Amino acid sequence: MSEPSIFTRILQGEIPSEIIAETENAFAIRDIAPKAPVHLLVIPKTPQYRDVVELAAGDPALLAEVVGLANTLAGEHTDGEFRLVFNTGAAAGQTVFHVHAHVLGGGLTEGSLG
Ligand code: DGP
Repeated sequence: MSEPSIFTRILQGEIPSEIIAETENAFAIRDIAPKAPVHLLVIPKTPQYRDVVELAAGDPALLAEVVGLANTLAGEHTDGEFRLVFNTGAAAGQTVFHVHAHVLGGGLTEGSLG
């Protein structure tokens, strides 16, 4: 077995981070290094999908749940318009291989790409 991801450790309470929202199969936290005034991460609870391509192929309903939670949070934390970013692959900036959506909003700049 590989080591649990940082997000699994947060979900299990091993690493402190406020869980700002939760659904049956997904949860959300604030990004530790925000790239926009609002920068949230929406994360499936299961660690089994490395990236959004695997998630879309393996469990499209769970991807829809992640997008729905992102939209709900964007409605609460931004003016309702937001960027939804799934970095896919190390060369694209992905550092945690437990799929997660970046929700960016509240005054975006060109650098706000997660
Ligand atoms: P990515 O680079 O797309 O894999 O995004 C991973 C994000 O996770 C990155 O923007 C920083 C965030 N992150 C990493 N470690 C922690 C942590 O311990 N707490 C929180 N809140 N966010 C973290």
